Parts: sequence; structure tokens; C-alpha cells
Amino acid sequence: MSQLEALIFDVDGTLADTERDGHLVAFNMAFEEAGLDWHWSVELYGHLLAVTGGKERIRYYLSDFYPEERGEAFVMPGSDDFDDFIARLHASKTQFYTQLMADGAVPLRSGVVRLFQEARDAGLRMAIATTTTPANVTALLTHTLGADSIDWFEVIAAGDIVPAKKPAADIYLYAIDKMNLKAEQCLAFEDSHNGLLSSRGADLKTIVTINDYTSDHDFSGAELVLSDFGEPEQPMTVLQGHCDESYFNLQSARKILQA
Ligand code: XBP
Ligand code: MG
Repeated sequence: MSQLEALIFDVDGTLADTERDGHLVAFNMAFEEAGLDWHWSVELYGHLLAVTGGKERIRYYLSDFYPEERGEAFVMPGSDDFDDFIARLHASKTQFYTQLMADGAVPLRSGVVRLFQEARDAGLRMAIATTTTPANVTALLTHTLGADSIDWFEVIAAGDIVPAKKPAADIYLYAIDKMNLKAEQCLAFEDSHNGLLSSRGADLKTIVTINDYTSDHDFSGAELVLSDFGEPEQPMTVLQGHCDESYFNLQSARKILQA
């Protein structure tokens, strides 16, 4: 039976509830700056989240929603090629997102800082496996925990560093490979069905914490589904699976891994 060696965290929706008040706001700011009359509602964005990756999500919107909304296909402005157009729009969105993080738009979720501290005190290794752009990870960590917090993570596997994004397992396989660990030595933390498919695709036991966008997702295969990690004075709710502790801690993590 393997000892727990590392915790691997998803970012968006897991460390912080970034989608509605961060990414969605940034996308709409980028569309406005580009002079596009697109505006994604909270509801529409919930549908668009079926596709991971901001660039891929814009393409998905243009192929599957724009024609329905407007009764015509999207005609690209100017003479750029489509890839350039998407890339520039997404780069602008990332600028707006990182500024929102600097403005403190989205706090870390309940229990996240405590779990980080417990892991560091216990000498556990930590990594990040996310679909989001690396600059977004740096911005979130820096502006919630300070610049040194980047170094708490041995590997920050993010965005286009792998050929296939979640639900493909690539990003988790990349992270455990870089740490020279086996899946059975690690626990993954996710918030969405796509994220769980990815971590399970890498044979990682996975703990899910839900949020408003993912509460109705299929979390078959998760070891635990929780409302959040909880705090000693703010217990979590266990929605799937069993946990003896009232808040998720390293004792819970070790029991899950060795079960
Ligand atoms: C969530 C995603 C990302 C973000 C947007 O990533 O799918 O694409 O929604 O970020 P995860 P970008 O849950 O894996 O952290 O626009 O930078 O892709
Ligand atoms: Mg996520």
C-alpha cells in the first residue's frame, strides 16, 4: 500500500470559484474591448463550460451558439486568420482576468489555505494540474497568498503545456511524470465532471468539491464529493462517499489513499 506523497490541485472551481466572477467577466470585457457585440450571460457560460480552455470555448460559442442566437454564421472582422483572431481575443481576456485577480475579485475557497499549510507542515509535495493559462494561476496565487506561494508547488501544469486539455488525462499524467511519482502515491482535487474524467484517466483517486456550476455534474468515480474542504468552525457537507472528519484534512487524505 502506497504512502501519500503528493496533493495535486485543479484551479478553477477548486481553489477558488473563479468562473462566474473572474473568467466570465474577463471574457465579456475582452469582447467589448474588441468592439464585438457578444455578451455571455451567467447561464450561457454554464453551457459553454462544457468545453475546457478559453480559446476552445470561444470556438465552441461561435460554432454552436452564435448561429442560433443570430440566425447567421459568424463573419470574422478584418483580414486576420481565425486562429490569430481567437488568440488575440484570448490574450486580451487573460489580461483582464489577471487584473481582476490583482483587484482581489475572487477569494480562495473554504479550507484551501488550511490544507496547503497542513501539507507544507507535513512535508507533502504539491502540484497544480489545470486547463487555465499559466499567467492566471500565478495571478490567483500571488494575489491571494503572496508571490512566494508559487514555489509551494513543485509542478504547475497549466493550459497549452499538453496537447489535449481536460477531460483528457494529459495534464495529470504530465504532473505526476514531472514529479516522478505513481498515481497511487497522489490524491487529486477537482470540481467538475471534465476534471474528474481527467484525474481518473490518470488513475488518481480524486476528491471533488462542488460549486454552483458543477453541483449537478456526474461525479461517479470520485472518492468523496464535498460542499467544500470546510474549516474546524465551519464543517463541510459530505455529498458522496464517507469521511469521519468534519472538515477535510491530511488525516482524511491518508485514509482515502489507503482505503
Ligand atoms: C478551467 C478551464 C479554463 C478556464 C478559463 O480550468 O476550463 O479554461 O475556464 O481559463 P481548470 P483560460 O478547472 O482545469 O482549472 O481562458 O485561461 O483557458
Ligand atoms: Mg476546475
